[in-house]
Amino acid sequence: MPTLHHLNNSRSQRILWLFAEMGMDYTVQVHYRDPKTGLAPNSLKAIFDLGRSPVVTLDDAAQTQLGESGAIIEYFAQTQPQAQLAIQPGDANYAAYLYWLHFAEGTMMPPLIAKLVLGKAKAKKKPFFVTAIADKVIDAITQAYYGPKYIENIAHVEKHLAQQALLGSDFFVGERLTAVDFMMIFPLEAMVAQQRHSLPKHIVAYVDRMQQRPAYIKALQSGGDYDFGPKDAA
Ligand SMILES: N[C@@H](CCC(=O)N[C@@H](CS)C(=O)NCC(=O)O)C(=O)O
Repeated sequence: MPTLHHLNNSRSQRILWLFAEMGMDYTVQVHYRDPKTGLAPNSLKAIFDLGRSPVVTLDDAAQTQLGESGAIIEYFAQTQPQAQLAIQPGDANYAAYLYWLHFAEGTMMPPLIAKLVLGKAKAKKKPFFVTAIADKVIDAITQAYYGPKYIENIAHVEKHLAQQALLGSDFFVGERLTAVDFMMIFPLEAMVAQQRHSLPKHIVAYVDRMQQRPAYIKALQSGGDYDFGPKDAA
């Protein structure tokens, strides 16, 4: 059976939810972030060069260590067709499926991470003669690029989810749960956890809906504390 190397408060929550929805038998090894740096511990580097999570040790002959949440989700969606989480070529939603599957890490995550890292850099204690200049540089980077991109992404996702709502769908693509939902939940729930009241309604409703699924709640219980989960669950 596969082993998930799970890092607390991370994208590997996607895989816990995926496995719970699939009713997959798996083992989980939990690794905890360094409380000071927030980085993954060395125990994860011993598993996988980059020391990042998620990584899944597959139960294939080579015991492949598969990284990248998108690759892991696609792997299981394709190799476990009975779970019906993939959309295949020929389906009217195939192009949209591929687009949103790649959008999650390719376009949605970078401004979110930049916002987090630049926010930390700004909050870090610096010598007084550096603070004003450093903060101005950080603000300039945010205003020139990541800030506007972050806002555009929110509007883009909200418009799409509003269209899905008009079609009567609860899900990101088509009319059923797909691999895309596991990819998109992470950036969206991270945003909802931080700024629920300033986000548009379809994004908030989507996150609430996914977080109420029994498999999502089961996944929370197997992974331990998760800052971006629903506040009253787990
Ligand atoms: N694109 C990768 C990103 C993996 C990644 O950066 N994971 C973060 C957690 S969300 C991590 O392991 N951070 C700890 C570190 O870099 O030390 C994926 O989707 O799996």
